[in-house]
Amino acid sequence: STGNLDAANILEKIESWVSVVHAEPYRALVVDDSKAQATFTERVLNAAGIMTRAITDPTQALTELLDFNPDLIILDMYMPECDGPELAKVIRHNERFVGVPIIYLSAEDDLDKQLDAMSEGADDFLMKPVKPRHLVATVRNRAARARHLKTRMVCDSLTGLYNHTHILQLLEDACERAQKLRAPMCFVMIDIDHFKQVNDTYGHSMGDKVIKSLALFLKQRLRRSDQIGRYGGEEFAVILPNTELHFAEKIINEIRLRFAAIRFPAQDQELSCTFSAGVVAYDGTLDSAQLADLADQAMYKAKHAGRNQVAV
Ligand code: GH3
Ligand code: MG
Ligand code: MG
Ligand code: MG
Repeated sequence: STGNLDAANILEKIESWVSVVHAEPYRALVVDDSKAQATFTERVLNAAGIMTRAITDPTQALTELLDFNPDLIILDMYMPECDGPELAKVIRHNERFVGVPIIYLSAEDDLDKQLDAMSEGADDFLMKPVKPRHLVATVRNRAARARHLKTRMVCDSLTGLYNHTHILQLLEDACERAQKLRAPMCFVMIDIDHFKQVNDTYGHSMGDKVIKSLALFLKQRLRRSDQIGRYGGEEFAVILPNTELHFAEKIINEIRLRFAAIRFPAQDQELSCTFSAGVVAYDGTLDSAQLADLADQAMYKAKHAGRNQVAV
């Protein structure tokens, strides 16, 4: 019956959702000028399996946000350096942290003042002293939903890879990090060869299968620290941190050969696909847009040289 179908559908959705949100423990950033309160909150959350970092200096909050990448923030209302609402305003001003829930944890019991504080973009208000179970439940629920939405925002739905916007954002971060640490880093553009023909000959859904399988292949073959995005339709982008050019070229070339060897069952025959790739190294001065342009140029060089090859 359709009732069963719906149930199966829902179960499948829940399963994929659970696997996404439980892949890694939730992370909470606690900002409270009282060391005792900060430590208490940190202990309660850590005991519940929520990875927690507590800071007493609110001026460090942005740095910690970038570094710790929390799923949510627990904020004190009154702090000498910069109080909660001021900090909430700064956080909300940054496009990156627009979706991060902010929960006040404060002794303030005047509802008008509580609501006033929340008007700068906070999501909830918990009164001190808070019962540990109440705190944990609030943090868990907020973090789960926030992570789910974030995943949707940064990922491509067909492949599960990072989407165009996010991989470029990550490239910007990677350039900054490489410059700061004086570490090598490479960026790769990949484009499937004659992909129109795949669609035209075998249909669009077969084309989708090829795209998905290349995505999976890249995930399996690359390191955990490498970042992979679907740059466009049949185009992929890869960030390889701590990697020298010759090594990046070697890795991508190996992947190219193995991918080209795959035989996809298509109708009553077999189909194989190749890709062309451009690899460039960050030189310590380029910005991310320039690096992306160079990778694109290298990729076109590979196309013009006959496809199914890697150019640097
Ligand atoms: P080249 O070797 O020069 O890259 O040839 P190409 O045919 O791959 O190049 P082109 O960029 O002209 O064509 C890419 C095609 O990819 C066009 C479009 O129909 C198809 N495409 C883009 N996105 C998707 C998608 O999500 N699914 C499928 N099945 N096809 C897609
Ligand atoms: Mg305080
Ligand atoms: Mg293309
Ligand atoms: Mg193509």
